[in-house]
Amino acid sequence: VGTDMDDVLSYTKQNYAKPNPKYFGKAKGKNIIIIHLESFQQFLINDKVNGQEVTPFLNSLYNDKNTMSFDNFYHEVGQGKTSDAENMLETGLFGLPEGSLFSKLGSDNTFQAAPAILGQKEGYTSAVFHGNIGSFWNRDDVYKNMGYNYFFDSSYFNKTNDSSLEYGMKDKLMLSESVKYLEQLQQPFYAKFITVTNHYPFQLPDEDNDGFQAPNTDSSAVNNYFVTAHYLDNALKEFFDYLKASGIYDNSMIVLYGDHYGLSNSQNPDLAPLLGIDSNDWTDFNNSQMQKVPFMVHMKGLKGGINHTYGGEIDVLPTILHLAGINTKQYVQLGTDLLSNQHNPIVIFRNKNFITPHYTVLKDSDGNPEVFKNNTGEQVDLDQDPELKQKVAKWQNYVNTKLKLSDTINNKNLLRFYTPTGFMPIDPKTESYQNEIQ
Ligand code: GP9
Ligand code: MN
Repeated sequence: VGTDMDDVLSYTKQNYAKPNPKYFGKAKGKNIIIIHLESFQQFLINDKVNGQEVTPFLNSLYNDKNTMSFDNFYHEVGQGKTSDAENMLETGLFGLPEGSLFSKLGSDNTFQAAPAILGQKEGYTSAVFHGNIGSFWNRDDVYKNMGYNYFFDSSYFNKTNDSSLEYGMKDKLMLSESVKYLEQLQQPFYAKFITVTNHYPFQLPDEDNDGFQAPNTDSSAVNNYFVTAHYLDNALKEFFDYLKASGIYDNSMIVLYGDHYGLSNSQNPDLAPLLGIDSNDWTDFNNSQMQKVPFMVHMKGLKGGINHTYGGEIDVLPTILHLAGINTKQYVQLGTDLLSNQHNPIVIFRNKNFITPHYTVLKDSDGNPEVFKNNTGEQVDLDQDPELKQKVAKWQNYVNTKLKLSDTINNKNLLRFYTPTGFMPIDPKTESYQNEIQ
């Protein structure tokens, strides 16, 4: 172990948050189903347009007594968008400051990722389902190196002329076509479903819309976003119906998350009136609030509720592993279990902005911190509050250190020099899929 790795290990040891005994192992031996909600933002939950719920199924799931739902959970992606979200969720490390880690480093780096850990520790079979070509974001290589046993990309699904849109197969078709493969997977399985239909420019053919009425703002992206989000919601309802009918539901923990924003800061002023805010009053603080995405953990028998803990995508891996009854102490993961009493609630954005449970800290164009109160959105004058100014500097230092450490681990491919006890390293040169089942 070289000096760099020693630094990493002393950091992760100190950063470690021990599992909450109330939740540790609650999902032990259950299938784990991860549903990636493309471009899905938290504001859609419980939202209505023209008096109609946009996502009635997700709303019911959000409020279900068996769902742990987070309402202060943020995406933390950079330019790697979907791939950065996947990277954080599966490896517990951040994406890169520029570009996509999947594309830049995913073919050669050593990973200690969710599918390998679950496979080795608890005998999970792992699979990804995604209705786009396998080479998009270099997934073909990356998933192998993460230890996935199977990758079902668009070539595994029956396609017709109108079954795909710009980013791949329509979600309803992808999810229903996946069933025949899912049913053959050895249980317990860790299966990830990546939806695509709710992706910019959010164009859905009329025949796929069940009559949902789009809002009527000046931005067609804003208007269409609600229609594709509604479609995704419908697709999920059908998929849950299937999971229940097949009995898989009873033995599964289902995790849903939004990967990143769908509407960008430039589109938000057009969205503002739909959220009851005058476009002229829209601020950078409002933009930062729009980075909230859903994170829900649903399982029969789980004691759920709306959890107000602050966290983000980097925190998902230790949360899931602890629920699955796997200790994470030895792993190099930079987030902390959202359910742990020792969870660190500072949400780190890839551009070094951050959010604490009380403050949102953004940089102005000169790089100086602009601090907002989370409960009112009001800006704080740091010169009037030297104590807070000092705290902000301390938090910023913590944020910078963590991101830098993540970049060092990734850019220097440090995990090849460290193997947790009992973990079998994955050699990116020799790994292959087992897609022999048809
Ligand atoms: C592509 C899909 C979209 O396969 O996952 O990626 P994004 O553009 O959101 O990063
Ligand atoms: Mn995406």
